[in-house]
Amino acid sequence: MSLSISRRDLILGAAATSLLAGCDNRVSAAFLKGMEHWNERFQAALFSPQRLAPELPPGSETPERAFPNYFISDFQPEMPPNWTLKVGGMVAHPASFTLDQIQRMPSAAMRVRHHCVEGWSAVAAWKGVRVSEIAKIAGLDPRVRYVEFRSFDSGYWSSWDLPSAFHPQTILAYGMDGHPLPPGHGAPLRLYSAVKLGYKMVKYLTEVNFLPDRTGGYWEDQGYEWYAGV
Ligand SMILES: Nc1nc2c(c(=O)[nH]1)N[C@H]1C(S)=C(S)[C@@H](COP(=O)(O)O)O[C@H]1N2
Ligand SMILES: [Mo]
Repeated sequence: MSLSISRRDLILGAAATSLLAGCDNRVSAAFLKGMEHWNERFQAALFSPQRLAPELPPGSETPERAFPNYFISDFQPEMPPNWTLKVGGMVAHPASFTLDQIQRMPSAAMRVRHHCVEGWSAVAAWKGVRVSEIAKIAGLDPRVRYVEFRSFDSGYWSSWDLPSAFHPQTILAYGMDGHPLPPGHGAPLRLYSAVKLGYKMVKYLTEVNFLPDRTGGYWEDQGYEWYAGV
């Protein structure tokens, strides 16, 4: 059995665990929380920044009408006028970048499968700038351990461990399947990664904050697993 399959089984178990944690049996909720922490340490130990997720061949993209569009807002979030990406937290050079400036940074591309905790998956080719590149430009304080991503979709947000955020297949994507990121998939800029479940990949980005302490997220604060590695 390959490492990635056994790891995915763990994740499905963790997802079920998180949902069960919603019931009000305190003993079992505490037990399940403990299991999640064990599971997270186990997943983090398996994680290797060098291990790349399999990239898929050209032509394997899911037709875009079959790739679901998820947003928590009642209506498709619309890019605010004069949109910029604010980069802050414990950095030497806090800054706001226009899309044009982001597109002039060194780019990375990948064609990988997306995994939603609800059970569907789909393939697309993504293009953008690595989170590690943004960090290099910002200049991180050595105390930084986590990265928080915020959006203009009714406050949807998430936070990541630094090794996952710095994985070479973790990018801020502005391109999908050879064209600009469509509004349904998070335009103008979204987090995309081959190493996390769908809900960690914040769309409609507005802010990236490099932080010393771990924060939560929209689904994470409702009991979904925080680490959520694939
Ligand atoms: N801003 C924002 N980002 C989000 C979500 C959301 O509701 N709002 N949903 C997440 C979930 S659960 C998934 S599976 C993916 C879906 O990405 P897609 O809409 O491009 O399929 O986006 C993630 N990022
Ligand atoms: Mo999802």
